[in-house]
Amino acid sequence: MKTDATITIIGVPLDLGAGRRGVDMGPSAIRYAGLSRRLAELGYQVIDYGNLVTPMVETIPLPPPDARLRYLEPITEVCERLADQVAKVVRQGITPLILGGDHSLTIGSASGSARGRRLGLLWIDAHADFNDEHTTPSGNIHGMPLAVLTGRGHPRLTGLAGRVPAFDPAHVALVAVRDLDPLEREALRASPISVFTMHDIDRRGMAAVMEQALTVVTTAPDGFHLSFDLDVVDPRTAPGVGTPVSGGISRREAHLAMELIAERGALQSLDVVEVNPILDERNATAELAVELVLSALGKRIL
Ligand code: B3U
Ligand code: MN
Ligand code: MN
Repeated sequence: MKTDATITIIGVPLDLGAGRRGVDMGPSAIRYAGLSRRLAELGYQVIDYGNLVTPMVETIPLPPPDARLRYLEPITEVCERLADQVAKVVRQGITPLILGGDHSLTIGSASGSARGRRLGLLWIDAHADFNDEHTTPSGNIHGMPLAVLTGRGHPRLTGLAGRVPAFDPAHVALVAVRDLDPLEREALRASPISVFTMHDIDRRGMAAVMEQALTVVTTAPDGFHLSFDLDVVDPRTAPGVGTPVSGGISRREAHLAMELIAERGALQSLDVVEVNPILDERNATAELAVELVLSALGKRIL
């Protein structure tokens, strides 16, 4: 992407898809870490649309304890509005940058970006987010967006791009996964999605893995959407996330992945999700999120 292009920031203070509170404050923390100013310094025109209105958990009825799709109605409603907003921005030739918020919001952001075009999808996450209402151990929708976007899930969610699936699984790559649920694992093994686990990164290195993942997502004709879950980074570096899992990628590996994304020049839209300021240490995770966005959008050391 040319660094004089326009970027639109959309915050989604949503935590209904997660198992605990806090990621609703992620967009504020990322903005506080200097996102707009740093993007402007890089040369971009920045338009901050502010936050989408999202319901607060305290103001809506608690789902039953055995719910398989917790808060389906309000999450669907937020994702519909987000998809419309993202699609509108894309039609104006502007790159949307969506700040989360729990990962269920990507059902809206990626679907909106994929309306009327065929995109690849690059999913960088400790988790696969490949559960559905039958395989989920938690009922939390943030464990489901990759399944939904590749056509498996509740029909209210799978259709937001205007077609099902929103993304052809042959154009989808999952990078740095390290925490799968038993039935989710089976579904992933049966799927044509290209999966690169932490094992692959340990063995072959981030650069080789990313080159291959980028080749997968750029086989789609119109570029790709990046969904970056901060919990992919090791919790010693990124403690402020919704669901910390030890054994994650390093700060340098994360930057390298983002720099390789920028080099391909095919990124169409991106979201950074699951920043939880309550668990963070002096906003370090939000600051890392800003640094990584800059790398994905073309910032180079030299
Ligand atoms: N796979 C588990 C946990 C989880 C998924 N995504 C996050 N946590 N952030 C689930 O609940 O589906
Ligand atoms: Mn996730
Ligand atoms: Mn995750």
